[in-house]
Amino acid sequence: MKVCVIGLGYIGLPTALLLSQKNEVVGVDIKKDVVDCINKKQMPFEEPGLQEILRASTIRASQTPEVSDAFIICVPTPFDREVRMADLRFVKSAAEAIVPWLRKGSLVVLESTVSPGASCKVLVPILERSGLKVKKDFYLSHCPERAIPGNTLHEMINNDRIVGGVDETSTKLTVQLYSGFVKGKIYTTDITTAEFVKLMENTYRDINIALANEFAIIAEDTGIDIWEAIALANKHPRVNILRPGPGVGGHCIAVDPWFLTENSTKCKLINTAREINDSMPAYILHKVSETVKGIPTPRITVFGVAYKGNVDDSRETPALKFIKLAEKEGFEVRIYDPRVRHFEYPLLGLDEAVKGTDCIVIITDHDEFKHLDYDKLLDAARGRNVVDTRNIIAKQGRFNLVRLGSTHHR
Ligand code: SAJ
Repeated sequence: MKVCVIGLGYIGLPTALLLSQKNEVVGVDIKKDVVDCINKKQMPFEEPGLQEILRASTIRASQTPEVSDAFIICVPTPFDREVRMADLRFVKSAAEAIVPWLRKGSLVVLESTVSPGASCKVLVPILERSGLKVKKDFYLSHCPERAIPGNTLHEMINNDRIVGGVDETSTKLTVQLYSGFVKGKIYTTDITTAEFVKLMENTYRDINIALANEFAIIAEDTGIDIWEAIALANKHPRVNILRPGPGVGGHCIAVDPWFLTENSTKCKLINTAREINDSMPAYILHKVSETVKGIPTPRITVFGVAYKGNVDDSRETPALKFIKLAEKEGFEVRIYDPRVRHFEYPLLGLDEAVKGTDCIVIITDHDEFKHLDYDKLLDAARGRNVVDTRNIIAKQGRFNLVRLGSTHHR
């Protein structure tokens, strides 16, 4: 089977690589540097295990699609902040790029996250410009991606999947295609339910993180340690409280809840959870301000701008909001992240970032931050303070450790 995967990012590239083990695969991306990188067998981003598969893969990358039996669309669906709606411009342009190459019997699968109903409303009219009719001449389904960055390969192979086709043939063809590499179960439904399920999954996680964050704030007011309290509550067989933190980042959880609510005026809980998570950078800044109180122009060092630990991705990172707010407050901000390569602000080496600082603020839970000798590191600093928003370090010596969700200074 010949498969064309449109969009070679964090989801498209691993999907294309896994499919290339049993199919002829053409990977398509509008970015020339990404295409060149892949044709030279180099990964354009870091993700465990993928470089080895790419090296052995027969994949070809190109900036243009080709006639294929199946097309898989894995492009980003950014968030339009002004209208709080999904911005489907990349999904539309991917569909437009497919039109000249669509043939009778072709299958189109959308993996990108979209608002309920969008696959039929947006994709079908574009694809039918080919002169072919959906269900009669070509097939269409939604198979939302479910893999978590940092563990993409394992999850892409082992997680259960949802496939929703516009008709039975579309669903059947999609299941056949994905069965080639998915070891988890593949559940089938209609196309709009599949879209809805994906959004519910990420909204569920967002709300649960918001709950953990609210618990952390209440714990501070109550004078108890949230981390101990959560560990104890999670001993209950039906309780699994998530981890509080500096806010929710990434291209999915921080935006997908809005895709679900965009056509409704009746939502309360989902909106409130978003507000709580979005307010966490300001809450952390308040804690940092308290820690460096009295210093005229405090210097702080942000540890980590990736949106979460052990990834090199800084999209929608809560670190950006924190840094902007801190600068507005008159803080001098320095930044260190051992994994992120491109960011809106300059990234410094560890020693340079810490030298003369009043406070280290751990925003991201990278493994590298867990094993540093903070006591020694702070010898080059001006103040001996660490604000840990993720509860990843233990006190090792003569410094003031302030943790989110706890007023217990150690
Ligand atoms: N976070 C917390 N506390 C937690 C867990 C996460 O503050 O207890 C923060 C993280 O630091 C990060 C954000 O939430 O800033 C999101 O991280 P994440 O690891 O929860 O999720 P993502 O965005 O990397 O991936 C999610 C996953 N969805 C679910 O777990 C329901 C993944 O399976 C999806 O494929 C992905 O979104 C997506 O692309 O939709």
